[in-house]
Amino acid sequence: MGAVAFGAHRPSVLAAEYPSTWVAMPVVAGGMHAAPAVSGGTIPTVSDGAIIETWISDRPVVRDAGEGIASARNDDILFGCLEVDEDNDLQAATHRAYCRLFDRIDRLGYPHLLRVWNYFPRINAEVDGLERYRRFSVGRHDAFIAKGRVIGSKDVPAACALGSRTGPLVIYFFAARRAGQPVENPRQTSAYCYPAQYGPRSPTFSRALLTRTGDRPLLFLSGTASIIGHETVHIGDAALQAAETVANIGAVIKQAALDETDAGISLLLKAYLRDPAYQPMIEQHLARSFGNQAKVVYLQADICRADLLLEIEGVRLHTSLMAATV
Ligand code: 3EB
Repeated sequence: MGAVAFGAHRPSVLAAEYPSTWVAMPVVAGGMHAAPAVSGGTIPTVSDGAIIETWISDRPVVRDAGEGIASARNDDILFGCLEVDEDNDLQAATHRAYCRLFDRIDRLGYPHLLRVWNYFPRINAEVDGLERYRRFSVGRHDAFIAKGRVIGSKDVPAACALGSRTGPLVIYFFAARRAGQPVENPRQTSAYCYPAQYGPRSPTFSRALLTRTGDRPLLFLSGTASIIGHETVHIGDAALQAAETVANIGAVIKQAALDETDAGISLLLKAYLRDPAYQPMIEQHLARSFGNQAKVVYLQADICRADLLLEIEGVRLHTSLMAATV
């Protein structure tokens, strides 16, 4: 369905035949483990020092590139990606990008946004008195409203928003013919209810979103960090932030009420670190909580709050949904 490269340089292997994009984000570790899914799942493979996250469908796909959005869809689900020039106004560019995205998925009949990944440079930089992440949040929020989405419980996808090194605003996403089930975290305020101290418009995402592929559950986990209620906790302490983040991931998974006794579960995760030196420490925390279920790619990135040192997102799926590794 599509491929997304993460690395300091754009790898040469990305083909034009399928939706693909590149995020300028250095790889710290991980990647050879691999594994994707049929209609949802990922195979991280390594090429030119980049990680390639690959999404595979077990059914035929139709590809096209309307309105600047490359997409591939099967009967149930649509993968799409777009690269957007900021044109000196991130907020307006984000608004336009999301309006275009909604127009596209509405027209093709996949109106339910399940999961969105957002990347852009200088995420913590302030422009005219407002942090760029918050400008992004305003543009996104207003586009949800403009395109008739109901913010709060209903039309909120799982998401993440991270700072890349350079390049355009890169967005990739899954949308579906049928709605998924948003999941919140009882330890955290829902992001769409954050108070105004985090920006003039709340971020539009759920903590996780549950969908099905074949007859198996597929849980998209949003970017998860060291936040309790709406406040960052353990400011300045990466080890405690890692422990709290892992506890939050555990809480969201528990909230999704999936079969925890199932032996064939994998967690395909991306961990974003402000400092590569955190990698062994985070690996320990993930191993302690999830054992060998967790397959993790570590990337160096800026996090959307200046006081967050790390963030983790990914997908929880049955191992049978992962294609064989090459
Ligand atoms: C948080 O919990 C940390 O703006 O799309 C996590 C996941 C975060 C998604 C987004 C932001 C986003 O608020 C930041």
